[in-house]
Amino acid sequence: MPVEPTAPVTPAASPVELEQTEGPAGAAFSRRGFLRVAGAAGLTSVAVSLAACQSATTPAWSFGAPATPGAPAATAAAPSAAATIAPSVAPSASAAPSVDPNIPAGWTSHDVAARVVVRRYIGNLAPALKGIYGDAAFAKLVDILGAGDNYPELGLKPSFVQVPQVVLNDLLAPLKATVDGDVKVFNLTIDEFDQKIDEMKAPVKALGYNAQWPGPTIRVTEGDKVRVVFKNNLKETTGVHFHGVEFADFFQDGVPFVTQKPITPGETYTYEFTASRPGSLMYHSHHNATDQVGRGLLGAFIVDPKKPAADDKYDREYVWISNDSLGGFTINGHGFPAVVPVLAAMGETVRVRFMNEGTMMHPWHLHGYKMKVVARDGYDLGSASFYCDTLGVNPGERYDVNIVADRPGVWAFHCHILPHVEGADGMFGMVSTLLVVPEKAHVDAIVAALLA
Ligand SMILES: [Cu+2]
Repeated sequence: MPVEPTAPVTPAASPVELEQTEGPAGAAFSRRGFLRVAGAAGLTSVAVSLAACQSATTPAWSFGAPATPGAPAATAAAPSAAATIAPSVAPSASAAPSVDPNIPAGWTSHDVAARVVVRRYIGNLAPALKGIYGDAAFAKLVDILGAGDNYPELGLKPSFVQVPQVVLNDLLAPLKATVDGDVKVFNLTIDEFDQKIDEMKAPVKALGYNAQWPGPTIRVTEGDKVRVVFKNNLKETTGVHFHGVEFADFFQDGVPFVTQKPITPGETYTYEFTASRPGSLMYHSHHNATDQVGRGLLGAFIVDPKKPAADDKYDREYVWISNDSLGGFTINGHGFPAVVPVLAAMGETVRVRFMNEGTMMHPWHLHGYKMKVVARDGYDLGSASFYCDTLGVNPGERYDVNIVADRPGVWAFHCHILPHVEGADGMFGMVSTLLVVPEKAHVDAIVAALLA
């Protein structure tokens, strides 16, 4: 069964602060108040609006050894290191020392840029990982990230909390229904708004339900009577299709000039139907859709089963909606490094609901783990469920997978069409990670640290 969505989590009232410790390689680790451990159990679902999220100020602590006196400052804060760092010497078999002191020997500007992106992704979460994976693993992390640079991103929140996100963890914050008799009523607006794909990119002119991309998740239970009321605040017409619903009344299907007239600017339009079958469904524009869905008119419509199947049990849940038009290759309206990781504690089962609202297929590959595919287009696969580590999801398709967290680590989780994920400046677009930690309290602590 799904976890019960909860109100946004706030940090524990009595934070437990990390004490000053001596880290690997002599690195001093401290940041009072950095890691607040959420003492209460039950932090299984976190929804957060990060509109108020502020970039952290320069930290008063050090992740690594101080930068070498006289050495040039790290250039990691630049939007594109590759664009600001002079080209290094051409790679050669002799691995001649770089002429640019910002580029380590044997590296090129690509390597520096690629590291910057990962540094932005991890941000000030890096020190919080110290107590989680053990000293040896942490020492490797320190080395891989080049913590000795004391680089600027260590003082910043991770990229995925520097831009407004509907989701931090688990399910998108579901939209609250009002009740009219035996009908669940949802009211939404259709809006133009500015979407930041990444904190270092200029915002794009997006469209969104309730000015969000993805729109708020609409969640009901099989058999519910549902009424969804849309107020069109756009300067253009639209229509809303609930994708995967088996309508009794085809006039609710949301296709302008087939089942309805388009919804004009300023107009309010109502769809009403019974959620006759369970599953991971979607809602999106079905009018000028190449453009409108491409700009963000999309969201998840989840119908929970009345009687869950055996595979329909999980501890955490993530909606994963891909798109590939406005803003490039995105997961839930953002591109790496501004993509929220999938968090899991050892022993937990994580449900990921892949939904493809884009125009091309994306094969999602999870490193080091298998995914059990339990439903396609919301239909339970039952005995036909199968395992894979790469799952192609076509436009319009949804797949539900279960991942059982049985080994800690930071595991890459990305589209395997390589031009969708990596370029001259390192990783971008359709990249995320599965972050498996030993204890549930670690997940809670990470979440609390991010929210602090
Ligand atoms: Cu792709």
